[in-house]
Amino acid sequence: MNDDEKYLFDLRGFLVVRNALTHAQVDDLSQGLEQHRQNNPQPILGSDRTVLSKAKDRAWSSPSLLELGGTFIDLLDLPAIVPYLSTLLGEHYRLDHDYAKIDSKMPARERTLYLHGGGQGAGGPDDLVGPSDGGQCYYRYSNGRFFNGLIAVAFELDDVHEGDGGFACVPGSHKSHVGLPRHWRHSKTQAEIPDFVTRVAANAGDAIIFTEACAHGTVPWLGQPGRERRTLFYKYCPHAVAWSPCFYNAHHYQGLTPSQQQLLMPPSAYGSHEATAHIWEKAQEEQLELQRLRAEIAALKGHD
Ligand SMILES: O=C(O)CCC(=O)C(=O)O
Repeated sequence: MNDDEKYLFDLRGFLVVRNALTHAQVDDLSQGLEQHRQNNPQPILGSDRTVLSKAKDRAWSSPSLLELGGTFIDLLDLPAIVPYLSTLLGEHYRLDHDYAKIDSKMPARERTLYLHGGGQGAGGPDDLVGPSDGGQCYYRYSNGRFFNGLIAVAFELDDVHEGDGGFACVPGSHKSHVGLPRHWRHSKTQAEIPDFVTRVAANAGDAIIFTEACAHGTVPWLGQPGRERRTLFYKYCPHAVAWSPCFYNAHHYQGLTPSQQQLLMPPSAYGSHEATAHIWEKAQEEQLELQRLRAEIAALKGHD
């Protein structure tokens, strides 16, 4: 991350990294995503890791794009992106959640821009993604270092032209000391969107990196009929911070390198450290044991 980029990130709260993905990577991700959509009429394309496919599923099995393997795994620590993450998050950051977002033409009544985050303490008590009194999505710059509670990397798989919709934010709002006024949080029509909101155009393969402390949202899609905006979100926290209630289990995914496994460690003051890895594994074994015992008890009751 060069000095120009540091300046712009501190000033605005986001950056666009052009051509973060090669054409081959975009094609591969696109194909994987479409195959997944075809095979699953109502696919859960990853999540904020606040949903489970089935109520009884284990928390760590919450859907993730990582299940699609290959390039979806490579995105975890893409060489073009890693220097930004380590500058913005420090050492031992972790993947907190991931998901795909598909924007296509929506009925007029659903075309609302929901701005969320913004201000020190990001969002405040009425924020869309949950009340915040202390700023779980904080932003700070001090002693020559960035501090961020949650950094999003949005990989665009389609060109998003100006006026199409897509990522928008209030540049600089990550440093604002006053919360975003309530009447500017929701814009039901394009005409209602305040003029201080910046809409960010991007090309397929670009990555938009933003701090969740910056007030942001999705401008409803107005692209040409038949066109979509497909975006893959990978969101990272400092090692001791968690946003999602469902942690990852590195053993659940195929072919991870040791450093990718470390990125999937649950939050801990120790970071992705071998001293804590075995405790996490033990916790999962205990969960399995608990499930087995419960099933046994349920089966015994069934025989009564
Ligand atoms: O559509 C976008 O790029 C913004 C998504 C968003 O609001 C979020 O990641 O919290």
